[in-house]
Amino acid sequence: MRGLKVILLTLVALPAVFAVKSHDFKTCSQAAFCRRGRALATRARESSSWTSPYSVDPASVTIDPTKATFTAGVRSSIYPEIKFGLDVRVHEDGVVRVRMDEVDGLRKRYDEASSWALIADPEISREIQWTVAKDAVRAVYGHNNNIEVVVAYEPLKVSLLRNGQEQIVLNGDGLLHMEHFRTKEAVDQEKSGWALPEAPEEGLDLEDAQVVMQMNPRSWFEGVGDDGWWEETFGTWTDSKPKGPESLSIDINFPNHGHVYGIPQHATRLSLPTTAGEDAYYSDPYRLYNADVFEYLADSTMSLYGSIPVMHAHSAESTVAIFNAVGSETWIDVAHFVPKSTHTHWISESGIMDIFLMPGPTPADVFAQYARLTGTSALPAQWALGYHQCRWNYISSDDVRDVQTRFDEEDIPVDVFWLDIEYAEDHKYFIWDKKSFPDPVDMLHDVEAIQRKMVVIVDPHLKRTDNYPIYQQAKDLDLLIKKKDGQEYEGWCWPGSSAWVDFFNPASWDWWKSLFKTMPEGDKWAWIDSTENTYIWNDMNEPSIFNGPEISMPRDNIHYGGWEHRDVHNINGMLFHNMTAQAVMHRTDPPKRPFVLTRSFYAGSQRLGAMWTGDNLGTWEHMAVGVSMVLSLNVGGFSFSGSDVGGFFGNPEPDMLVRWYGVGAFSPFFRAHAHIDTKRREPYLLEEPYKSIVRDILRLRYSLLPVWYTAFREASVNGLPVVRPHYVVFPQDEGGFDLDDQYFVGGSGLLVKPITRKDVTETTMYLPENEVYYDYFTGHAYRGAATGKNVTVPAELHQIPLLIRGGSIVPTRERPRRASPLMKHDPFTLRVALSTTGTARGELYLDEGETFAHQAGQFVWRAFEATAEKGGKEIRIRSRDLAARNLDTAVDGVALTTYDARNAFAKDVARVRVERIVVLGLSREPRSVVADGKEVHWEYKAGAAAASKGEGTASMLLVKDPHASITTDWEITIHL
Ligand code: NBV
Repeated sequence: MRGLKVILLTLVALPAVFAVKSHDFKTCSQAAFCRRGRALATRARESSSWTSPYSVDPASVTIDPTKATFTAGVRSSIYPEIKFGLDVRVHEDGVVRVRMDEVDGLRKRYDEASSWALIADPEISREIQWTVAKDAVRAVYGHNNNIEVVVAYEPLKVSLLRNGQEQIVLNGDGLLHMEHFRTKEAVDQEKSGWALPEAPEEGLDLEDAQVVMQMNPRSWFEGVGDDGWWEETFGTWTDSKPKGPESLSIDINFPNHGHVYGIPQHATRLSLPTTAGEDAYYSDPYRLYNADVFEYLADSTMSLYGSIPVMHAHSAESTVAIFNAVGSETWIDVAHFVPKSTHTHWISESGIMDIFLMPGPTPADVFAQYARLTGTSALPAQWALGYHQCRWNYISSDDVRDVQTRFDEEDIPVDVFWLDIEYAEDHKYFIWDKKSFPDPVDMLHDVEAIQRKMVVIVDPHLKRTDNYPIYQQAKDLDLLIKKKDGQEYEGWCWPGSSAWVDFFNPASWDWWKSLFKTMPEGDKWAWIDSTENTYIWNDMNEPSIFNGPEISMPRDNIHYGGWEHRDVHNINGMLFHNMTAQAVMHRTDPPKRPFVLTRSFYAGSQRLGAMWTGDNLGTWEHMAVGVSMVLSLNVGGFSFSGSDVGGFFGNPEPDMLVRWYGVGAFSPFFRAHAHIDTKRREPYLLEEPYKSIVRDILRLRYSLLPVWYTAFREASVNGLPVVRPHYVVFPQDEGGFDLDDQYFVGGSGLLVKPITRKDVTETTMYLPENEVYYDYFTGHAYRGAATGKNVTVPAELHQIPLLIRGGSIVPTRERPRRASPLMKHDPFTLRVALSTTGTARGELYLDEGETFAHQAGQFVWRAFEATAEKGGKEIRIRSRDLAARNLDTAVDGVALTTYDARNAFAKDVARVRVERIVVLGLSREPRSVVADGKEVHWEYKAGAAAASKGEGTASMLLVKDPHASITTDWEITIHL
């Protein structure tokens, strides 16, 4: 009775709009293969004598000396007649790839996930020597031969060791199970020979294992019965499973690594809470099954829109990672059965085993190793890092013009205006609704007049109607996804009856690309009602289907090559995004950097554009979890990410909206968006003081664009994330391993903690080292400690806790402009935040921002350095060229052979100067400041005495116009 009351009260208290429809989505116990996988793990844990039935057949071990690849046959003692093949290879950079597939099976397992995720076939190390022993094969490599891969035969176990200690272990818990293909008839026939008792619901009691084994030697391992092997229902849906069971279970353990991160996208902490074991935080495993989860929970293991099966494991001594290249639905249990070690269990519905073990040993190494596999984030167009204004929907061309005017009247910067689905006539994307948008090209030109851009939505569902040329062409060219009976699949989405292009079919690629051309070629359809500055938003590409199972596509639908949708579900959205990005890139000659926002994604999507975290709610919890999700996406290699500023659902109070802008301004992707039923909330509509605070936050974002762009360039070269959690920057500092509400922006030394709670006036920030950190706005100095220290920082509504790490030089552009391209020739300010030893360093990368001219060497890449000289009597600040010294890492993926510091772009910005240098933390007032042999103008404000040792206002030297160009070498000397 009491329980009922509580439920009723909660129902009344919750706004009707904020309630996830959990019943639309499966829990593990509602997905047969997950249920089977977890039951296997339970049987294993409860048995003291559990051993994996899988073993390597020693007679089959083959080593290809040229390729350093080791292959072997694997058998399972419970199905001795079934053959599996194992292939283990070590890449040039030490990454180990472990593949296992069924050999000569009834069917072929899907083995192409990696081909969509990887940028190329990885180079295999030529130096590896496999040593074959009686019970194992091993290879030793790495610096000082400190890495070892061991493949133990019986039971099969693959371990990666560093300095003799296991770091990653596959099948150490014996949970490997590749369900081989079988027919129902054969199983039924075999079963008729068993004298089995009725299977209890939760499987057999393990005490009876011996008895059961005598009756059916397989059931101790596979469980009794054929739970969901041939068909499965969920709600009103039946999945026909014509191929029968084919799931894959594997345990991946990280001994001595107490934290795991990654496997986005989940609304949870960055350091992943446990899902198994006695004090599991969650009861369900993390799920990876791209899904449109309406009003998702802010703290849950439920699937969201995209999946990156990459996990980092971390301790103060080591970072390692794995990438599990599987495209089907996957569930992952996380447990700490042994303190400070992490056990994980991966259960996938179909596909081969294809796992990459990344040996680290540092976070930076792991990022580089993963980037060599799946590529880095593409360097975005610079304008894409500005502020994006979106809403479902700006309802007409005049509405768009009006919004733009209002921004300009209020001097609020913005780079991009967005149009959601209502621009399209009957939701037939590409086709403007001419009643409300009678003059699309004129409207686009109005927006482009000051180099702003528009982004327009193109969803993957095509309205099935004769008068929609895109659908008709896709149908005529036979490009549409089919049902299991081979007929065109029809589902329900925004336009009503809809069909979906099968982007796995190569014939769809050129066709899709051709649609975005702005000028017709021959009699081909072209998007003449668009411009070369119209960029694209791909939504609903999980795919989201209103009347489909779990709001998506039936798993037994058929894609190109005969693969079932279940095999490729998590990759599907990436292919649509990929083709759209290519279309946008190639509609001009020479190509321009594309901008395409996607909702669904997979490993490798980082190469294609940006993503956002989907339909969040206007709650503080959602605001906070948006921050940790963006960090987790960055761990998964997808830097260009952000959440809807303001919250998609709901009407945020002004203070919440202000805080949300603080979060957005420090997200790699910064876009405000709102549901169609919400009140308008563009920043110019706010009352004072909120409007001015938001204007200031936007101006702050724009002033820091050089920092963001430099961080993006670095990410595009070496895979380091644009926003960096503490464990990435301070891998040995245990105090930071669980932090996910403060983080660093690239390598700039900026440490930020956006406020995500109501009524906050101050907050604590964690300083991980014995170094000074300066308040970005006031220069107030805080001192950390080698053991880590919390300091209290002001955080009133108009304040964003933002610190500069001592030892950093931060380049900014501080002239307010209406849009970022207008800043091209603006001067720079350098904030030199001296370390406790009087030194500092920073970088700046600049290029034209829209084309690929940077790949031909048209860019400027500078280092700024401050050093203490003459026993501390002088501080010298220098600018020097980095490009010529670092040709191999100068541009994204394209090696330069030479670099000309006087390239066309550098010439264009040669007159851009440093207009101001602010030096924080000088120990005393300078005697003089000299640039180019001449005394320059400066002002000095002494700091509080305490600032040099602990906390207090730091001294501030302001050097005005130090005769320093942004493109050339210079030196400024501060005589103390
Ligand atoms: O296209 C309408 C919305 C869009 O505004 C939102 O950003 C997407 O995540 N879309 C989802 C479809 C339906 C939302 C209820």
